Amino acid sequence: MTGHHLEPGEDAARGDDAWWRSAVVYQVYPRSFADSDGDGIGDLAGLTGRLDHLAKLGVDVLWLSPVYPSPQDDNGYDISDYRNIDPVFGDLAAFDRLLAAVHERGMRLIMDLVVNHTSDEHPWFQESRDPDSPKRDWYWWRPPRGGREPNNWGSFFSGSAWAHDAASDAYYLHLFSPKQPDLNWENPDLRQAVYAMMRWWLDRGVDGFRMDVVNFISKDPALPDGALHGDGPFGDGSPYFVCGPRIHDYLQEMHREVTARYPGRLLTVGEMPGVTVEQARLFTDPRRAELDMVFQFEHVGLDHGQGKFDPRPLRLTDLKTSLGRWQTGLADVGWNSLYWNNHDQPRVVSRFGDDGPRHRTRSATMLATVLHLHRGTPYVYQGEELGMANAPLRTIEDFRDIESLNHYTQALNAGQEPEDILRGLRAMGRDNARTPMQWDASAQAGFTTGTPWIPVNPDHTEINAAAEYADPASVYHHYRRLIALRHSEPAVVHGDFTMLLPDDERIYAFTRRYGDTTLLVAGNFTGDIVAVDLPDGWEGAELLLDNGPSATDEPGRLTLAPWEARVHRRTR
Ligand code: ISL
Repeated sequence: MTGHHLEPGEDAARGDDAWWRSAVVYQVYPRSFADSDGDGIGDLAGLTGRLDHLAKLGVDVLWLSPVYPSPQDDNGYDISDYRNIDPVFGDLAAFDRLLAAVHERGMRLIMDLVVNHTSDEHPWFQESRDPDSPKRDWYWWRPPRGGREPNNWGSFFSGSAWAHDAASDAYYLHLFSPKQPDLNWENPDLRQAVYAMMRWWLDRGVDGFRMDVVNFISKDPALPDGALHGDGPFGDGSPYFVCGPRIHDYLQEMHREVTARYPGRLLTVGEMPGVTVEQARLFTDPRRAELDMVFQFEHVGLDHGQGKFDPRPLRLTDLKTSLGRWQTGLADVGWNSLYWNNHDQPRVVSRFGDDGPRHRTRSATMLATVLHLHRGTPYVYQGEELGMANAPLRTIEDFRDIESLNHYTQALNAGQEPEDILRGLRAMGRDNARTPMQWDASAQAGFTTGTPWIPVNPDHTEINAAAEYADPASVYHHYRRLIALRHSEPAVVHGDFTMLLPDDERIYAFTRRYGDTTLLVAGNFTGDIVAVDLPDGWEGAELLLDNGPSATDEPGRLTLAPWEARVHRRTR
């Protein structure tokens, strides 16, 4: 697959011809994908039965969100056994069948690796509750400070980042829920246990990992108080754990101990909230041998106000500035991942597009076109390829996610009005991404024969895979064409990137150039007809891809219909 002979010690997959540079990844959130046994929760057999959906779309890699045994406090991101499958999803035999079926279709499978924290029900943590246990040092246990928490850090899921354990009158650190205690990567035995577990999955045949908040694993061992912002009681600990002091050492060690043993085969992607372009260059520079790519969060924070639940409209120029800087910053070393959606983000057609009946298909396909024509590896989140929209979440009873439920309680206690809190949760809540996959127009959208763990979006009667397969103009077929274009047109994979019209608030436009080929990409981020000056030499250029009927160009102008996207090609 890498196409050339490997010198000893050389890992071709980390160079320019790495297979994942031309790949498209599809993320499956297994709880919400396909339920085979009627318990209302998606499972591995259900996913295996739907693999042709992915194969026909043309994706190269499936990223599977966590399926390990878990108390499901954070839907599987709280793992109690790293080497098994939660019975709700199946068992190891069902996993092996899934993996074989993925490989049979010429695709690869990467697992979610959640090793910033475990579940508090993991045996490691249970042992560590005993101060004399060798596992005590595998977590961040600290004595009380003045009878209270060891420092002032707040948790991502509201409240303090510390929980008290009466058994030893000590606190443990949890950046997320109290049921997700943070692992102490300072401890070499813990690190070796993680590497052994990773090799165990790779030897079973998996093709890499998506690493959950992996840039949080190195903490400043002094755990200093964080600065107080606003009027909340908690300090911001992020300077002491985001890309902390030993992060590069740990990732290089992980590469030596794990990744390097499977040359040319794997994809590793680090989820990294708060990572900067400069840090991402270090993480993804092949010569440093750390990770293949990172997920950064800048572009999905541009519509945040005081916090993520205080959204404001996106300014298109902010999006261009941000994505453009990442394109430039990782042009000569490193590599970008490209995404609008995942299981933590609201649906992009509702967020940056228009999910009303008139413009939904057009805006979903415009957004897809703009993203997929950037340089980097695109990630499609389940349902995005159908143009699935946000859920109609009305009252707090409609929410399931721990982050939303905790935020609601905390904001109520702080005196906010319920309706104000709900407005933020409806727009930004993670449950928007977690409603069941919409396979067809039947009662539960073909997701389950039982009662789904979270209601199916009522719009599934209109928006569903069966209807979209049958319609060549659907969002689904547009994603299929975009993925095929990446596989056939080297300029999409390798071309350099030049942003056009950086100050325009309506049109997102750029070129990609590779050898003699140049692509011109333009997307209209509004519901109006918009005309802009065409750069020189594009008059009459070949139309490679569009997303529906076009407005007629005036001479020397590019005129885009509402939410229109176009890709032109020129060869010289
Ligand atoms: O959505 C968020 C909360 O506002 C993000 O901060 C999110 O928690 C962050 O991107 C880390 O996400 C990952 O780790 C979490 C888990 O809840 C998310 O689902 C996962 O993607 C803890 O494991």
